[in-house]
Amino acid sequence: NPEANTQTPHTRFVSHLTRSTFAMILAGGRGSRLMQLTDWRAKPAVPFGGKFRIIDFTLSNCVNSGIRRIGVATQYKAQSLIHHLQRGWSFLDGRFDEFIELLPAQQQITENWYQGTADAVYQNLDHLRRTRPKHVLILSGDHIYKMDYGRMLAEHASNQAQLSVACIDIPIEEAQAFGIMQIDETQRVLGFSEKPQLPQAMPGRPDRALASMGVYVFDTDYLIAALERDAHDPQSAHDFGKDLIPHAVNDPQIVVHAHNFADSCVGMTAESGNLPYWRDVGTIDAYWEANMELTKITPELNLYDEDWPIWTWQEQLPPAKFIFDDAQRRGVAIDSLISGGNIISGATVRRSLLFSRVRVHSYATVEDSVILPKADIGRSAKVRRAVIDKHCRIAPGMSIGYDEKADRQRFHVTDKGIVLVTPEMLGQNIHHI
Ligand code: ADQ
Ligand code: ADP
Repeated sequence: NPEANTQTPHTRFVSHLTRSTFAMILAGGRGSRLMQLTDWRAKPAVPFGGKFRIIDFTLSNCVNSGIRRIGVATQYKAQSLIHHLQRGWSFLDGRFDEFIELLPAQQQITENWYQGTADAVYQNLDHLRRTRPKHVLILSGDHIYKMDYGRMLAEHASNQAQLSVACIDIPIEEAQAFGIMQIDETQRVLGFSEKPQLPQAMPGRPDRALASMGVYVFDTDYLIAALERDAHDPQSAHDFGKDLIPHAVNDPQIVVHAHNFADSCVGMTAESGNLPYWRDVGTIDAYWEANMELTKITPELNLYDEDWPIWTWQEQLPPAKFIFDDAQRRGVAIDSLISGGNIISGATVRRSLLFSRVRVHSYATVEDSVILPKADIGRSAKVRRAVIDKHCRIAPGMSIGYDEKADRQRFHVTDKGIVLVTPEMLGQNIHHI
């Protein structure tokens, strides 16, 4: 098969298979378990890792894999996401037939907004018919991971599958939140149940289950036929996980192949026990933990890998500045990620991520925290184990993360005791900032 360009596992997989593929990124979900962090922005637009937005990981995976024809289906609170894509990703502007197309739910076909995830693709079918790619890669804009989609496409082609589903093995206790699959020894998918009450374990491994990552490769002809059928099914929720994938698996005519993420994960390291890195930062606890992990000496997710760069948009800002204040107190940050435009003056920052344009004033301490852009930590304030949203002004002397009872009265405190602070909770009117 001339298309299944074989290369050693360490080189990047780019071929005309990837070049001709159209990627559809589903970015319309709210991510309501992120609480007030997604009151004003969709989950894919939530800042992550000191300077990125969550969707930058999926988009960078596409570009690094050589897939540069991309549609992004938006819906919930899309303004911040669209703004980010326009500023950061518009270099894919149609030259060389490489593009990023924003596909807001706009009642093109029916009078409805996007219903399930399959409907978000169905409502943009004319786009697919026009560009006529051989394969369509369906992705979600919600996860943090590095993956060479080219390897999955090559496997899909060499198995002559109509549909491939990327999978990862996970602890069985977590399996109720995923699509769980059963496969045979050739990696053909035999069974699929979306978010099962009683998830089936992997053979011989009672503590693990095989989960769908919600990453699918479809032959375009099959996808179009499946979406047409589904659109006319009154029983359907028009969702990939609930409807299209189980339907394909139950159809003996259709070859559904399971692609093992470990074969296409980029940058697996000894630190991770050679387990592939894939995080759904869907809750405040998971979000905080994934960010905190980046402050370790050797994190599982390497943001400094020049072979698989993560691209983003960020304002051009002056360098971060650390100063002795007038009382000769040193401004320091240790085991931390500090972005541009920050000023840390006579304050101490430990194990934290500071996004751009943050100010930390004299005598303040920030520990084990994620501080989103433009936050201001007042003189002598103490912040610990917290997520501080964009624009928050923490008043001088205020303490967050030290008294759980007091924190619960004003802020959102998670099960793990992480405090989420947003401008509303501080009584700030965002429009007056
Ligand atoms: P979930 O993540 O629960 O399960 P869903 O909530 O449908 O699936 O979200 C998938 C993606 O689509 C997200 O990126 C979301 O933002 C986006 N999205 C949701 N509704 C949308 C809409 N109407 N329009 C546009 N975009 C939308 C899925 C699969 C499981 C699998 C997990 C892996 O159904 O089988 O195990 O993903 O995380
Ligand atoms: P961006 O990153 O694009 O600057 P944000 O992620 O901060 O934007 O917010 C997205 C949009 O929601 C912006 O248009 C902003 O004005 C609006 N917004 C954010 N927070 C609030 C709020 N607390 N009240 C009203 N509007 C808000």
